[in-house]
Amino acid sequence: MKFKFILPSLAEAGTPWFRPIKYSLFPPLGLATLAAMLDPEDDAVLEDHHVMKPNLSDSPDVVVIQVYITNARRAYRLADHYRSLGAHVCLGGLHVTSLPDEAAAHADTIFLGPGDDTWRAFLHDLKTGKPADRYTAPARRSLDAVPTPRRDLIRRGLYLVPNSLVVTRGCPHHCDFCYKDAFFRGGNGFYTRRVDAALREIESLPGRHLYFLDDHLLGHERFARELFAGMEGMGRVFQAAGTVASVLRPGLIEAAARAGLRSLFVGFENLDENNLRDHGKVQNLGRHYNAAVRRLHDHGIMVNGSFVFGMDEDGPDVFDRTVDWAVEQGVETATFHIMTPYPGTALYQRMKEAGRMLHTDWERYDTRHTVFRPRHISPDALERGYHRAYRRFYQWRNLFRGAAAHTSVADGIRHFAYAAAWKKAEGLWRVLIRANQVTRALPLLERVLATGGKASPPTAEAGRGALGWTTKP
Ligand code: B12
Repeated sequence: MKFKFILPSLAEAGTPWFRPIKYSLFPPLGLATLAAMLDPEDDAVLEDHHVMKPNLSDSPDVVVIQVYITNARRAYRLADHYRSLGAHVCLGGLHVTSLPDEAAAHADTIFLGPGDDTWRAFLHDLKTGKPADRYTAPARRSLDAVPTPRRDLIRRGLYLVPNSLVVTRGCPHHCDFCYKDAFFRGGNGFYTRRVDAALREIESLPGRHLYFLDDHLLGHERFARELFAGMEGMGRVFQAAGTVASVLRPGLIEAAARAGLRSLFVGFENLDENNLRDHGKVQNLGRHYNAAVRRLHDHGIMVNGSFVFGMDEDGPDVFDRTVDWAVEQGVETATFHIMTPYPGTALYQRMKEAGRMLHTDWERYDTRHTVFRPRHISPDALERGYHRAYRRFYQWRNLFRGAAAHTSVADGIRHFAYAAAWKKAEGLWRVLIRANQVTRALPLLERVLATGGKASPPTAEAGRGALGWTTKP
């Protein structure tokens, strides 16, 4: 049978050659994982519309489309097209799980929750002639029997970070704005691969650089420690995501640094404790943000801070306050978001009941547009503030200030080079993307990351002075 796996583009914007670099970062791992479960005699192609032109002139037997909220419109259009040609169309992913009835109107079969078990069940039913129209992930889930992604289907050269991988699913926490509780509903919301399987996958990846796409790589302490112990001596440099609390936990970040961690995406989200409490981000309560940043820097790990604007305690000053804090701390890169209540989340339900949702144009649920009525700021002011935050954080003056916040000159230079490469080199990225040569920048990224890493870093929490909060009384 001929299977076609499609990741429709998350943003409308013209051709694949005029998108920001973030769309050429990672290959579609979820789809490549599903493809790995096919029979050897099946044919598979994988089309990622962020980096390839859609090919609509083919005639596969089964079309598998991953639906996120911002690509839902394009996903449904593709689904309708292939159904009109007689293909069996399968839709799955976060948005299908949030709004199954909306998706079902465009599919022969929909999948709710992680697809690792249901996809196998579907394949069995399909081949015996009785596929159902809906499959829901079972409550007990495990990654033990999940194969590694079919990387042979991925055109490595089109991605800056071809070596992305996931070794866990979900997250141990329950923030009310996150899709996680809706997606993993009714079952375990955080589970890991076996450490030996994860290490085998890592060993199979060429080159030096890895990017773990796990929501929280440090979330299961024993797993993380064993993984890092196994990675020691492999000579890898890697990037990942983790919480403030996990950074402050004694010993864990040291083990990660020894394994090669050189940059961590940290969900600070907001500098106001009342906001964090409102959204169930309890793992951040009472944590010293400054100490966490310092601790990462002391271990040669760069910080990509994630921040959310528009929470109920946020006033018009939140943008500058947040940027100033991040710059003063020497946070290397920042990802800002306008708070976006996704359907299926507790936050969405709450906002909807309060009559605060503004529209259901899913295309604009991209964390760059205001889709709800904020409490203390107007929707427009929230968008303007968000854009100003990006501009201010990445203006040359603040890049210099941020770099100067480091105690070591080498770290300051690395900070400057890394941050500037992301936001001040759009022209260069454009040329590389257009020439299908993005991967050529990977050795440079590896080199910048590799300059970090301290042999025996000091422990940072003690005696640092306890800032962290700008909590309003
Ligand atoms: C990589 C990634 C991206 C890539 C997307 C392209 C890509 N190559 O995947 C890029 C960098 C472009 C990106 C961008 C954004 N992202 Co993003 N991203 C991710 C990330 C880190 C990893 C995805 C992944 O590979 N997961 C691992 C694989 C194994 O899981 P999976 O993809 O979910 O696939 C499984 C299931 O979903 C299911 N499945 C999926 N499709 C189908 C189809 C069928 C038929 C079946 C059977 C099963 C099935 O089975 C798969 C195997 O279990 C996730 C977080 C995460 N951990 O998942 C966030 C995540 C998806 N992103 C998110 C967000 C918010 C964004 C941005 C809006 C953020 C921003 N402000 O920039 C933008 C959106 C783009 C826009 N419009 O501007 C949110 C989505 C929330 C939501 N409800 O949609 C997530 C969940 C992060 C989070 N925790 O909040 N992102």
